[in-house]
Parts: sequence; C-alpha cells; structure tokens
Amino acid sequence: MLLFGGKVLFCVLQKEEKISVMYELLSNIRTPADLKKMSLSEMDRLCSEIRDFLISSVSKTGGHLASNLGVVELTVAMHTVFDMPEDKVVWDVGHQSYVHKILTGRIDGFDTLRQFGGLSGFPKRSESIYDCFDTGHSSTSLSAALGIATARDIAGDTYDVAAVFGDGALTGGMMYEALNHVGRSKSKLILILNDNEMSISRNVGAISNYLRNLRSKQSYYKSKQVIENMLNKIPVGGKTTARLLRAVKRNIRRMVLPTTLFDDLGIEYLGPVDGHDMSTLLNVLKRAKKSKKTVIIHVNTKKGKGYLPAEENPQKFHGISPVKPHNDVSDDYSAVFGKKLCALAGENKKIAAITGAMPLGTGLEEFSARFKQRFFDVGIAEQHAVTFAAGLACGGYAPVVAIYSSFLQRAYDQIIHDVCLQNLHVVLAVDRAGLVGADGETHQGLYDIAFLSHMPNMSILSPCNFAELEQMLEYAVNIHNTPIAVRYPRGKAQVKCENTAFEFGKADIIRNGKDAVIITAGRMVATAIKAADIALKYGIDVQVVSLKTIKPFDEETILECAAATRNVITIEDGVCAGGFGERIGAFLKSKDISCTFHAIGFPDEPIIHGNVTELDVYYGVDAKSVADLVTSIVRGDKHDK
Ligand SMILES: Cc1ncc(C[n+]2csc(CCOP(=O)(O)OP(=O)(O)O)c2C)c(N)n1
Repeated sequence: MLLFGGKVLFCVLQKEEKISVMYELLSNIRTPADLKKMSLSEMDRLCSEIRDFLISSVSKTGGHLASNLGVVELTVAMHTVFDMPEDKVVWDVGHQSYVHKILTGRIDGFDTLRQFGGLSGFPKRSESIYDCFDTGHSSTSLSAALGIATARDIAGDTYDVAAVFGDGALTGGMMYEALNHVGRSKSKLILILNDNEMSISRNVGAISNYLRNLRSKQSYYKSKQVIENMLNKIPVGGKTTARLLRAVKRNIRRMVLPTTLFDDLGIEYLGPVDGHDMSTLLNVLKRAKKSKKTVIIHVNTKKGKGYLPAEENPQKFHGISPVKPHNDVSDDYSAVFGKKLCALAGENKKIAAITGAMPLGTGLEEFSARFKQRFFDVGIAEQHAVTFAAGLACGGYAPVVAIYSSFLQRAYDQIIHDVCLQNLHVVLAVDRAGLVGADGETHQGLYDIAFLSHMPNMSILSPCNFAELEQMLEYAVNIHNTPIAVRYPRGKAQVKCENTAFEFGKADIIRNGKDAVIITAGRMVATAIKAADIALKYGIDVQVVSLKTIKPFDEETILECAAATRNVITIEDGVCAGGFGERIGAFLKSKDISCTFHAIGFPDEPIIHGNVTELDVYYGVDAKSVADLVTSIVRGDKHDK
C-alpha cells in the first residue's frame, strides 16, 4: 500500500494472473533476485517479453515509451549485477524507470500508470523501497548519487551507488557542478551514461559532438581490456619495485590509450559498450562493481529499440498519449504559440526564439526551420537559456524563451538577476502553466505565478483562449519593452467569449452578476463560467472577471466589482501561497472594502498525478466545488478567511 502526502492512493496488486501467459519469463519475476538465476539466453528472451509488455501497456495508458525501450537490456543487467535495494540507483529524469519498476514488483500496477491513484511515471521513494531518489527534472542524478555515496561512507557502509543519465541530461549545468565534486571526492560511484544521441529531439551542442566522437570508438573498450590484462600480468615484486612498476604501468596506459574528458577529471572511463548486448553489459557492470574507484560506463543504446515506429521516430515516441480510435490532432496552445511567433518573426527581424531541448513540445519546430539564425536550442539548460536571452536583449534583440512552467523554476535567479534587475525586454513563453496532469508532482506548473509575481519589473499575462494568446504574444514581443511572461496551459481547452482588443493591465468582465464576483485568469475562466451557471440554478447571480494581466492586475475593475457584489472569490491554476488571490486579498484589505474574500487554488503540498479533471475535483478547484463555495458564501454560511 502506498502513501502519497499521507493519503492511501495506490495498492500494489498481487494478482499474478494479470500478467498473461504470453510473458512466460516475465511473469515469474517478482523481485530482482529472480534474475540472478537466469541464463544469458533466458535474459535475452526476457528482454523481448519486457519490450512486448511495454509496447502493449504504454500504448494503452500513455507514457514515456522510446526511452524505456532503449534501456531494457541495461536495466535487466543492472538488476542482475547489483543487489537492489541495498545498492542504490538514481535514474536521471526518471522517465526511463519503467523497466526498473517492472522488475521490482510493480508490473501489476502498469494498467494504472500515470493515472489518478495509480503508479507514478517517475521514481518515487513513497512508492517502493527500490526507488532511492525522486526525479522528474533532468540532470540531478550525479549530485544525488554523490550525496548518497558520501552518506554511505560516513556511516561506514559498503553498498554501491550508481547514477543512470542520458546524453541529453549531460547538457544540463548541474551535471558539471556535480562532476567537479565527484572528481575530487573519495566516495566511489558508478556512473552510467546512456547515450542514444537523443534528448527528446536530436541532442545538440559541443558535449553531444564530443560523445558522438567517443561513441564511434567501439573497439576502445576491448583494446583497453586487452592492454589492462597484459599490464596486470606483469608481476610486482618488493615494495619499491611495486611502486616503480605501478608508475610505469600508469605511463604506458596514458601513452597507449587515449584519455577522455572523464579520465582527466579523475573518473575512469569504460566504454563505449553496446547497450543491447547482455553479455558485454554484465561484464562491464561487474568490472565497475569490483573497481575501488569511481567509473563511468559509456553505454550506446538505440532509443525506441525493438519497435520500428519508435526507432524511426524516437522524438514522436518519447512520450505518447494513450491510443484512442480518433486521436485529436488539432492545434493546442503550444502550436498556436509557435505559429504566431513565426508570423511575428517574419515581420520583425529582431525576434529570436530559445528552447531548452524542447523544440517540439514548445511548438518551435517550424520557427527552427524557418529562422535558423534566430533559433537556439541550448540543451537542457534553462538557466543558461534565460541569461543568454538577457544577453541577446542587451544586443538589441527581442528574445522569446519558451520553457515549461515547471522547468522555468530552474531559472529563478537568472530571471531576477539577469533579466528583471536590468529591466530587459525578455519574453518568457511559459508553456504547460498550471496543472499538467499525468506527469505529476515534479511537472505541475503551479508555481510560476507565485515566483514571477514578486520579481521587480516583471509583468504576467494569461490568455483564456487561442485568440488571446496571439494578441498577448504580439503585444509582449512588439510593444512591451521590459520583462514579461505569457503563461498558457497544456492542451486545447478554451473559453468561447467575445475577444476584446488586448489592453495591458485591463481585465475583462466576462459575465455580469450581482451577488458575488469570481476573479480569475487563463484555464480557470472556463471553470468560473461553469460555476456561475451552476450557482444560478441555486439562485445566486455571479459575476466573472478575467484578469488577462495577472501582474499588474486591474485595481480599478477589481475595486468596482468588489464594491458592487460584496463577495470576492479568486480562482487560479496555481498554488494559493503567493498567488494572485493572496495579492488581491491584501489589496482589498488595504482599501478597506467591506466584502468577504476567498482564494481558491492548489494547496501547499505536492500535487499528485492524474488527469486534470480528476485533480481539479480532488483539490476542490472544479466548477461544482466553486459553485457550492460561492453559494454558501453568499448565503452567509462562510465568512471571511
Ligand atoms: C530541467 C528539465 N528540462 C526539461 C525536461 C524535459 N525532458 C524530459 S526527458 C528529456 C530528454 C532527456 O534526454 P536524455 O537524458 O538523453 O534521456 P533519453 O530520453 O534520451 O533516454 C527532456 C528534455 C526535464 N525533464 N527537465
């Protein structure tokens, strides 16, 4: 039984019959110990069963398919050589941990993957003793693994600690902060670089080129082993001779074997090895486990391995939605953003676009093809992306940095220090703002209103439909000339309303009412309208105001509506703590307006996974809950917070 935030949400089912007889070997794996009895040929068959299971299961639930197909052999080999959970493995990003979950007693939960109350799509300490560190955001694995290994050494324990990270993760700056520490630390780690030459899109940058070069040296590992074996056979005699010989061997190694960046940093490089060859993997992992020093194993894998559509288009199959009879291929907010930015960039030659390894997700693919000189994929480097944009702005450009809300958290200091304090015209296109759903707590975009609101010079806009997004983007890029963020949700949900011309700092009264006013923005405008419809059935007449500009908000309209209705409710697709509700509440208090005030939003706790509709209901941010609250406020059952 699993606990999330103190609530029982998921029960590990023990129904072995759920795993069909198709999975003859897989159905017998209940713990990793079962792997240790297998022959090589059985392991190969097991890998193919795991692939079949992944393809069939993930196409029903949706999830990260291609990355998991690529690490099947690696994960089986790791669980064979390591003794988990005593040995610890940190999975970078964690989207590739499905095979690990399958092998650690969670296969029966896969029909609930990423669903409300079901198995998480990322490692979760609260889900299993085999998950030693929660991940979701990229490039944290080395730091976390080094912390765990250091704690082990201080406590005098002897278990192994490994980090598995992709070549994409290696574009993130935290990895280099960690490597700097790992290289001088005495704590032994096993680093496993899963190199498939892909981030979500094709990996980019100088480090990626460097790895490509290493990747092609397939014979390096074998020749290194031959030379090592030869050197090890040279006998060492007395103390002085031994020291001398060790120095000679070290020099021979340096002369004969090319060293890598990692060797130069004090981390022994083993590889590259074929990540789909079980015997090679077992061999190199055993060697790494035996070693007294920190090693890095460079594993070459193919993203999407074993499923042709995913091998041919790993970007499309990185994360997939459940297969439905008629998958809706119409535009979403990201696509509308991308198209509008292209239209604007055609006219305004100063517009540049920046992404942190997400050209597809943020809708910038067309821009990247049409405006090559003004497009920058900087890798998984949100901090760099923002400061780089600040530099472009100093050079007279109008940079638009498109980043998902939850990943923008990485660049908090850069937005304050490099953009806001210098009052630079950088446009933040905050995609996936608000609840994102299935990816869960690490990916919810619920904090950007709070953390951007308190930054000096920062303005925040929030559209409730595609037309508003286009208007706001045009304003942000062509007219505004200081820091500005446009936040828009994941998906396609839109409010049908008459679109007035966008006026910075001006709210729209979407619907009139005399008993209460709901002040809201973005996705929640639809919720407010529905809540007003429900409340009307109870005889309560509710006004709805869409802020459009969250910061600075329209004080005049808010004061008028509060004075007229005497009951103010705010709803936001973000956390209440530090949100616009709190700020509007404080503002009303400062003006001594006599009214009730209630702020609705997400609570101060990790917000779990599930679909957005279910989560809205669970957290009381759905239309019915809002209507009930408004009704009880107007009837006087609820008083001021
Ligand atoms: C800080 C951050 N930015 C962006 C992402 C989105 N993201 C998820 S996986 C991924 C690519 C990771 O590539 P790699 O590490 O090579 O793993 P692979 O999927 O290729 O196995 C990206 C950019 C993220 N998880 N974290």
